[in-house]
Amino acid sequence: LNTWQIEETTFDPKSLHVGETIYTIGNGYFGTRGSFEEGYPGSTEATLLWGVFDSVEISKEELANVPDWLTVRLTVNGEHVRLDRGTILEFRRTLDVQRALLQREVLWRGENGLTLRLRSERFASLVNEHCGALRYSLTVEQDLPEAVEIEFWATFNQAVGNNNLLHWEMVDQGKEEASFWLHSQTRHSFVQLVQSMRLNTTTEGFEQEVLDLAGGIRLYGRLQVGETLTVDKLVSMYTSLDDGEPQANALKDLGLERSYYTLLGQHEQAWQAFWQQADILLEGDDKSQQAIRYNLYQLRCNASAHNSRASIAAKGLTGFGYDGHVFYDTEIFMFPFFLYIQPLIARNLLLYRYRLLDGARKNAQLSGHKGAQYPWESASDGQETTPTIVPQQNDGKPGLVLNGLLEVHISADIAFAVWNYWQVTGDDAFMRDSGAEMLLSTALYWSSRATYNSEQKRYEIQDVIGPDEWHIHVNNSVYTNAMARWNLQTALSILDWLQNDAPARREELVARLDLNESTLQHWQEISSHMLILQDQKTSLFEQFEGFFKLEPFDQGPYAGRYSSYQALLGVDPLQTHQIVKQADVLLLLTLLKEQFDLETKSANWQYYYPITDHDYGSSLSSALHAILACELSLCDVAYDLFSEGVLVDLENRDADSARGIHLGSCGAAWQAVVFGFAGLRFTPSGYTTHPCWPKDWKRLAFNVQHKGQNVHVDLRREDT
Ligand code: IFM
Repeated sequence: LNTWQIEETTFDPKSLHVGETIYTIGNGYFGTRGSFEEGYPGSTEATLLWGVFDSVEISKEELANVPDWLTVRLTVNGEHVRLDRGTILEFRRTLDVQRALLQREVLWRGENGLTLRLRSERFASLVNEHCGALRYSLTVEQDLPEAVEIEFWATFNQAVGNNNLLHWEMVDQGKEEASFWLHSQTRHSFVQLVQSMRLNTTTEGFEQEVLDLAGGIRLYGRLQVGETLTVDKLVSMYTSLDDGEPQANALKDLGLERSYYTLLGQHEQAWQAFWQQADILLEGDDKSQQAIRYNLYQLRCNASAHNSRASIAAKGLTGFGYDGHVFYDTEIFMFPFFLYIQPLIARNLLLYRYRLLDGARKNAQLSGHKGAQYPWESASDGQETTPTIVPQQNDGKPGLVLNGLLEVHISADIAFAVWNYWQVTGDDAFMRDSGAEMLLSTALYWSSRATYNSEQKRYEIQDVIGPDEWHIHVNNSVYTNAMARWNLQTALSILDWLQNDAPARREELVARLDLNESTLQHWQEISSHMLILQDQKTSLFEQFEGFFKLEPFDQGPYAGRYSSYQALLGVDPLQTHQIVKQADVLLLLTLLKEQFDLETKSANWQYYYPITDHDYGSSLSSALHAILACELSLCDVAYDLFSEGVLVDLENRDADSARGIHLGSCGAAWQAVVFGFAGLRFTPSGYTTHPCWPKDWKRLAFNVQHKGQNVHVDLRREDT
């Protein structure tokens, strides 16, 4: 098994959309699904750009699929070459994640008997993020008396949408020397996009024509049997959200004397540098080795190294699932990878949230609260974009979605990422200029969201949805209350730090956010008396008020199912049962790990692990559970959970990979290896590891960045 490559050697049209997701390429500025250059009926070709949204009904905004830059139309002796026509004699598709290069080779026989070998390769340049490059070649593999006639037309396909919705309208198109350009704009948000292209070929006897009216570049000529025509399509894309003028930028990029080879060489070097830092060496289990590399590849493809205009959507730039919206998947599941591997990207992800503080303040105001309430689903302006109504999974009837109103723990999750960023990087300037304001504003929100129960003399948080989204309108979710308390305590401690290190900034923030002494005392009060439901005898946390009184749920009759319990039974029956969608109490024990002893962790594991839907609940959950399993020395259980997460897309285990990559799961898989199997922890005097070895693993080696230093961890199993 080549652990750097994902490969398939047959093409099954039934897996068309899953394949498109798996073979996505990207560089953080854009992501392009693995559709075929020649087109295929029913395909969902998509290129999504970082932070380029357009308005839609119900979910308000979505990443707007731009005209497809891959498109190639080809005829040979007048016959249209496309994989749904003729016969595929051989097929091989390879994604080399080390070089971030997608290659496909097909031996194809047309209906008139002509046999062609078609090769293509493409990449999204990691050096010039606006550039996509495609090399397409064809060889006539047949004994024919004469040369064949080739027509090759390369264009931007404008007939692409998000499912059925077209977001772009053409503004203009034209040619500039050997380049063709297309200017489009989104129909509602009026983002301007210019895409330009150039074709290069070294094959003799072919002529080129730039078609400024019909659109694209035409290449035509005759090819001798056994000869190969190779065409490079170089593309550049700029929008009005970038600095400078899009058209000038897009044409300038192609005007530079760049060849496919030069671009590819630079691109490979940039990926090599990434892998030097990010690779995980996992000896003894090639399947996991390959899968973890694929997961890290996807994380890098979906994060911009240079821009905090946006953040990573649940499906990144790989598909239409969740409309390109950003969830807590980013801060809790993906963020640690960037924090320890590429802290500048981690910083950008937080700056996105910082820029949208005003949106979060408006959300808080709308719900009658103070401070900043981050949206459950976030897009371009920080306001809530969660759809309020969607078809229900079990019967397709419209169902209310309350997560935007009630899944408020996200504000503390973002605060948690801010704090961790500071702890791991020591970036005081960030904390002073941006982080502190986020911590204080979210704390202010919690202080107005918590209510005082004067009979019980405690603070409570009513009517929320915790990470286990199958229970709605719950009171005193342990996860939410404990994270809110943590947020308040941390905000108080950051004020102390500001007092010493940046008194002027403290003064300014205290005045602007109106944090007088009584407010701060109130925060202290809430932290000291926040209700955290726990049975002192058993150490068990009660997920929310009344959870222990719900009916037990018998999973036995559902063995062999292919979907989640909610999809099978509907929303209501689960409300009254003890069945958990995804890590909730156990997520809390994983995040605030220092606050809980091993006995508490073990007791809660034994209670919650068996009543969680590990198969079809949430893809976020499996690999993350593995961290706690490792801490409890349940290495084989941890391995199964890790495998579930790290293979969720490669094996389409949730049967929904067509909608895009589960990037939260990719991030959780990295965490499972580093914090789980290696057991890495930083202490004031250095770091410790506490390995938990799955059956076949023999060595685990990786790098992390800590306070500007590279730390290389290399663990070998003693008994090998
Ligand atoms: O954030 C998750 C949530 O926890 C479960 N449903 C899908 C969301 C996006 O991945």
